Amino acid sequence: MTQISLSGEVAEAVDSGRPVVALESTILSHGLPPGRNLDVARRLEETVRAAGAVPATIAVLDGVPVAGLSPAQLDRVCAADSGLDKLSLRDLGPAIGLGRSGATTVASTSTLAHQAGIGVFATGGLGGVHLGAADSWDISADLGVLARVPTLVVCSGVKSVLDIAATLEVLETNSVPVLGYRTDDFPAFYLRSSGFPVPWRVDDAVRAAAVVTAHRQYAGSGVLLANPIPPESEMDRELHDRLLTDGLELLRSKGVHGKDVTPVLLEHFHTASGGVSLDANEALVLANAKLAAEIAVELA
Ligand code: PSU
Ligand code: MN
Repeated sequence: MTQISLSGEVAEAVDSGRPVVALESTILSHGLPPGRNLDVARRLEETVRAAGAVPATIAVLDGVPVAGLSPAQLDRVCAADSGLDKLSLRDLGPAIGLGRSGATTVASTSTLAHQAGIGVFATGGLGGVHLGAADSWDISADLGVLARVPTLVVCSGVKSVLDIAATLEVLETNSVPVLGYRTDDFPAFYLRSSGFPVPWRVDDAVRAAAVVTAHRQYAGSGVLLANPIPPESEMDRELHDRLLTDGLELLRSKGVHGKDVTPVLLEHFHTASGGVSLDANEALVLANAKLAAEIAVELA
């Protein structure tokens, strides 16, 4: 059986109970442009280290799931010609069985992190229920995995391209606690508030860790900690709404669906905003990595 391969540093940290934070690779390969992605990948790892934890970026390379990519492996994931597939959990078996390479999403990263003994994971945005899901049935596997895998996922909510109310309902149905970090509003990725309240709020890493520890005694599901984008990096709402309307039209006119929706939409935001959304994306994911590391330190 193919076991997840841990870097020496990650293996040592997991074995000795030191804090580790998992990071996903789809935000690098499919969410950020080449060049910028490598820079963000490195800064994410530095941020986790600066907060006292060990970063474990996860991907599947030549049929082997890896936690704790080496610098050369990180280069490969971020290369313009990497040709990496986007691997959700349904894709892990095929990619590993067929010896392929790919970047992991929230669903596959949390699952692999759990297998590796890592309980905390930081990312940008969670997948969710798409608008029109009643017809398209497009609901991200991220939600199904949060329902079953006890990883703490620190993110900045979900993008407003999703049906946020329905996403929160699905999380509730699946017994996934949603915590707002220093907020009572569920964040909407580029925006600090989606207009939908969160059921619970925590104001520091100590209390977040206490919630995670308590939750794990009663349920096998994950915990979602929603950390709003830093105020100074929040996108202008009008610009955001305009990009979103155009982006949805683009998806319709190009007939984009399934796993291509998020990458195409992100790319549209990045080009049409002249990079404003890239700065926002980077700021929020770095803030999430820092917070995740602080909680990992508390849990350890
Ligand atoms: N949201 C973002 N950026 C991303 C993703 C989501 O703002 O890169 C990626 C994550 O890897 C997430 C995945 O797990 O998209 C969800 O894809 P889907 O909706 O196809 O399940
Ligand atoms: Mn989907």
